[in-house]
Amino acid sequence: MTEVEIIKKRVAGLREQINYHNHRYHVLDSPEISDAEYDALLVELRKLEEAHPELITPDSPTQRVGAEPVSAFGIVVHPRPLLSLANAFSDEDIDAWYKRITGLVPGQDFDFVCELKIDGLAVALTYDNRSLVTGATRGNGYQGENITQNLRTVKSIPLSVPSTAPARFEVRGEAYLPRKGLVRLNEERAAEGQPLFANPRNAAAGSVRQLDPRITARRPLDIFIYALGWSEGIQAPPTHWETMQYLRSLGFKINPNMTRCKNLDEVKACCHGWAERREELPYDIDGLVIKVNSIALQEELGFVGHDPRWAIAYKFPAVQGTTRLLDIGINVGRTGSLNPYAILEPVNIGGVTIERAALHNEDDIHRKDIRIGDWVLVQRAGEVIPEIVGPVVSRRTGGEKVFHMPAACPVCHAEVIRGEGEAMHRCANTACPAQALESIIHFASKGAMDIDGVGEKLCRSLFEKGLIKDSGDLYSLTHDSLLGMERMGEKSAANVLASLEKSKDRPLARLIFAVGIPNIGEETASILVQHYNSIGALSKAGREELMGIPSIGPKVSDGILAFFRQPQNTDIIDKLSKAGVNMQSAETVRRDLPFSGREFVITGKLAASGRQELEVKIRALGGKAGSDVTKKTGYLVVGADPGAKLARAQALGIKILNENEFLQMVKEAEDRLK
Ligand code: 0OW
Repeated sequence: MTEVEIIKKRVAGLREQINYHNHRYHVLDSPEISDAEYDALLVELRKLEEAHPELITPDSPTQRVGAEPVSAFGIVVHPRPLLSLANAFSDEDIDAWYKRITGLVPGQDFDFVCELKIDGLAVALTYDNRSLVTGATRGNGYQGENITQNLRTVKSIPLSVPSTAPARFEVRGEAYLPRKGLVRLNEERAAEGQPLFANPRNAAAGSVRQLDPRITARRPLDIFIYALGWSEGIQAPPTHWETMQYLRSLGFKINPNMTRCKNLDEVKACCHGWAERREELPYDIDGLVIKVNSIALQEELGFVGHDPRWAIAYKFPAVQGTTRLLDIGINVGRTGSLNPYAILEPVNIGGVTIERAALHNEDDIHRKDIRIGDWVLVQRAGEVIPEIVGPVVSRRTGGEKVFHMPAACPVCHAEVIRGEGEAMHRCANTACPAQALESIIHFASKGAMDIDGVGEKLCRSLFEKGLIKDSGDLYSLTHDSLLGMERMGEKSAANVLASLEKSKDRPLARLIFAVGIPNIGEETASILVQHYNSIGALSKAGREELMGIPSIGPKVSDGILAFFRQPQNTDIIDKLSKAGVNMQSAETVRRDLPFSGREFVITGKLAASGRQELEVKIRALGGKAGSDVTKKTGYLVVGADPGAKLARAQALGIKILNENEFLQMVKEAEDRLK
């Protein structure tokens, strides 16, 4: 054999050994060699690959980590949707489910598989020609995010499978963080002053959706595969149980606590058994998944909506406890919402000490009549943040205090507003430190000003270095100030400045959405620009006028008024304007309203209505209310004692309407909109 052939043989042998021992350690939890012996194999393989890069293959164990961070995840379309599950909360619910499915396929004998319902993040892994090619989140079931580089860092996910695997196939599983991993991770985050993960599910989601795979690689993520998705080139086994044994034989990590149940009594016993033993597990489960075992029966039962008829999630009942509500704290969220939370006398509920609980908003607190100082009933359902069910009224002493939201933001002391019909109170100051950074990230984001290269990381670094304190400051960044940022070279600094320049010409609707007026999304912004052709015009709009626009209600109107009342916000608008950001809209006409494309001018004294009121009606119907007669004027509405506009309109052949004719025209147009 030549030297290269000897090396190739050694490399192949090393890969086989490393994959074998990796599988024993991370999938079977039963290593045969020490960590040091394992590392020595990996070091030898790395050295050989460095000397002979042409031998490197994507599924080599050395290729698990190392991809550069992405700016955003690509989208993966799932060839077969990843389904969700209907829930059962009691034995009766399980009976009802059983009755439904046996009613659909009478005379069949059912057996079941009960699996622990891992509380993590559902993912799909695609293998082609024995190599892992794609890893994606479940997303909405039809499309997910491409997180391949992150999932490759999860050591219990095989990068390649044996030749007994189908030519191309997909498996589904739940990526999760073991409880111990969450504790360690939160200790690190606490040390870095970062927000803690409330539960392992959030931590798993946050870890697999990291833009930088090297960070994901540091997280002790794990996975349990729970289903074969689509497959080509094999005849899948006839039962779910056998399918899972087959997947195990391919090297996938299957949860060892799967149980075959011959009937419903065994299913219920399994569910109750695990409800008692769940705390023994090193990971969180929020119930069990009960599946019909026969694949043929699964196919016959099919789906209803997104959910398979042949599976159901049995969710564990919540556990409760009582304790004192010491106080109600306020967190100012990243969109400026004031989020109340309960500060509790520490209490042990279901084996976990609880000191905080969720309170959604002021209405929620008043509806449950929860008062500061109350004894309260606290409920923990699964691992999510506990909730307060209500007060223990019998233990009231009369010293309890009714809670009210503060009038001033606890962080920046600006006005706290609550749009009519809106559940949340919010700080009206988009430059509030609690929301300033998020406002800047939102401003530069894809759906807003879409500033290429200015993403969350750069905004955060610029904000933390004090180079920007609001979105207006983005346009005062210089080449030098950018060069000071990490991983920012000459070229990327120039690109960022070019992107900023380009973003100045975004349509007005994007700017209205970008500045973060409360409750204004992209859709509402595009409606507003049909009625206001500049930010300036919008900032002068009155409440009635805004409310006169179809689909603009009190919540949006109050948000707009409060936004422009805040000097911090108008200062930002001024900065943007001075920087040359487009504040106008090219064409504000909407084609599909009765008065779209038509301009009206009103002259003289009106008997039945106010001029402003009529102008609001004109705008609400898609028209423009002009102040002077020009060639573009479509109609002149004439009241008593009209001025020179009448003669000009007659000279231009413009249609003249008296007040009643115009009001009739408006009525007909409004009727058409109904
Ligand atoms: N979380 C789990 C789990 C499981 C799928 C197949 C048919 C519909 C659900 O442990 N053991 N088995 C399934 O089976 N799904 C699970 O989790 C689902 C994924 C999406 C919603 C649930 O988290």
